[in-house]
Amino acid sequence: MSVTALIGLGGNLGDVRSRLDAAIGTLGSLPGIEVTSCSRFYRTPPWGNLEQPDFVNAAIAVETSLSAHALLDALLATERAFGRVRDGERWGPRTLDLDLLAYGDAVIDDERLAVPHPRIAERAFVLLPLADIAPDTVLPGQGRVADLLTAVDAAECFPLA
Ligand code: PH2
Ligand code: MG
Ligand code: MG
Repeated sequence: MSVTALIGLGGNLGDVRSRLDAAIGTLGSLPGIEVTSCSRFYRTPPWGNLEQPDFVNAAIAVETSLSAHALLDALLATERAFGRVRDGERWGPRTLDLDLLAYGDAVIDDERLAVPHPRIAERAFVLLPLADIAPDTVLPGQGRVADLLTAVDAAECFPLA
């Protein structure tokens, strides 16, 4: 059985664009994960901690035979493979962030994983790329992606040339 999962990508240290491309290639090469669509890449102002460089953000859809938790493990392993160091600073700068945004229409909330990602509706840097690939997806508990996008301020987010 395969499930469509949505993954948010971001980073703001070094050559993020190349790293996101490479990370998408790596994810697609893993057993049980097929990348089926990819958004544009966006330059976005930092959210949360404002004293850090702009981010590059994107989103992909994958078809996966992995469980949600196995997919999470694959995302965390890929973050580490691309030099992500978790130093405990919440919302701080990072080389690569891979967030499991949605896993089919599953609702999961345990000590390791909250799906759909609980803060999608607040974040233009997530919704804008997501609307490229999944505008009509309804996120359980939050709403339809394209509708959520109209309620956030995406004025400072720009697609990369
Ligand atoms: N990620 C964060 C914190 N702030 N801001 C932007 N623009 N993009 C991000 O991906 C981002 C952020 C923590 O995951
Ligand atoms: Mg994140
Ligand atoms: Mg993350």
